[in-house]
Amino acid sequence: MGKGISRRALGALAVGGAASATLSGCDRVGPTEATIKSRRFPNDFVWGVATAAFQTEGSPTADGRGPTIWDTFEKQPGRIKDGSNADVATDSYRRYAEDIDLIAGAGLKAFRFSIAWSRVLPTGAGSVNAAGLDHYDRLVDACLAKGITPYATLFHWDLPQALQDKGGWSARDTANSFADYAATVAARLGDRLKHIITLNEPAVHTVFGHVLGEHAPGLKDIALLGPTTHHMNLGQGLAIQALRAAKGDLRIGTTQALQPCRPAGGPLAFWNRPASDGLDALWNKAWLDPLLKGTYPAAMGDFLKGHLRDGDLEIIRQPIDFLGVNYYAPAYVKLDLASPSQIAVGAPPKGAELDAFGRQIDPSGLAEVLERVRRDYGNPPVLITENGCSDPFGDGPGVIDDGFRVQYLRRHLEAVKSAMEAGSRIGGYFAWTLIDNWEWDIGYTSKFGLVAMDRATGVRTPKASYGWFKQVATTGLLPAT
Ligand code: IFM
Repeated sequence: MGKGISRRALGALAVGGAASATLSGCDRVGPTEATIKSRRFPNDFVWGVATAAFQTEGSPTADGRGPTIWDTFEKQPGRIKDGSNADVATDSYRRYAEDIDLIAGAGLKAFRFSIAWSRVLPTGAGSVNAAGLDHYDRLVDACLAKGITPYATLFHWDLPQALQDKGGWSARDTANSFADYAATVAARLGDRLKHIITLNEPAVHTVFGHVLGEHAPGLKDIALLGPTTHHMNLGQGLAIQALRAAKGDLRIGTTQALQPCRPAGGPLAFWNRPASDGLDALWNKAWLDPLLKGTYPAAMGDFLKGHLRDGDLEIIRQPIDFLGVNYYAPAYVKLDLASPSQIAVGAPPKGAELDAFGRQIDPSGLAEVLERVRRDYGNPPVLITENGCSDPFGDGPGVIDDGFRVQYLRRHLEAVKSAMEAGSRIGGYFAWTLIDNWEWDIGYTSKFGLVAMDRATGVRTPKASYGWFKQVATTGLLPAT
């Protein structure tokens, strides 16, 4: 495969998806628990929940919202596992006050939601839709009225369809449109909305949406990897500049899906190392390096040809106030000589615990990415902006007595605490997610909520994990079992 990762190789790559559950591993699982000195979190530690507009809001045409790439994708036959769409989701465009009551009821002081770009600018650029902004104005005010700090993500995968029609993130101009949108949000909400997250998990959007075709916009073209990655990075840099110009006191961060990339078969499986290093380059480093170091990893070189212009890296390397880390599971990657691409998704080690999503439950992976951020990237302030696990797949109601989720959260919070004790500057933790919602290509079959919802009535029922998280957030003390 040479020193980098070949274009052909990437065509067959799939990480983090439910499919990996079916593969068999060939190494043994190691210890995954963290050791901590104290179970007490600092008094100013931020406890919150995270959600995303497309997965929760519903009301896809209300108040002049424009169509997004996910509205298009979900209606294409075969794209969504249960054939569902997000037209209702958790109905949170209309029921947001109930959601905020639930957040306040759990004693949480922070709510990470995303703003739907096409509610603000129905075609992604040009004329602003005041009614769309009014909704987020009300949402921000409702949070503040309950003592909850709003954290708004500007892009959580729901690109306005009109921009996709002009090339989406593979077109350089989308970066400029994103900055204009950011400035519009800051101008209207920035007097009260002080915490802004630019992008959510751009690696997932790039690889799953543009290379593997499993997410919107459903493209399968390895040639899109470079331009999509670069224009999202560039758009983020331009947006941070625009936000700071609009309001000088904003706290601005980005959210990245950091994933340890491990050779399948264990560290001694050196033949799998080029594949895992290649994935690490495009999945983790292609986002962290330009932002925090002003460079791209060498393995991205070929992909970026013709897209990276003089001055771009200076725009991308903007100071941030926090790095948002989303963590779910490590990736296992292998060289596969039987496959034309020579690269394939490996499996977690034998005996590894898997959640219902097929993701390995491995809190040591969270400790590992946090150590890397501390060691290799100058130890920036960090927020854990997502972490959580799914109920068993199915069409039935959510599992109310979700002890498995309590254990998942407890063990991952131990990893967070151990990283803090080792020197990481972690200021908060947002559980994914508040209410069982629409999980992209898996539809309603996967449920990550602390709260269940009856889809027929919209009635919300807190699960055991909701009460447990409330206890942790209100006492700052992590139970030992
Ligand atoms: O639901 C998603 C979210 O939109 C992005 N991060 C992972 C979550 C669970 O898969």
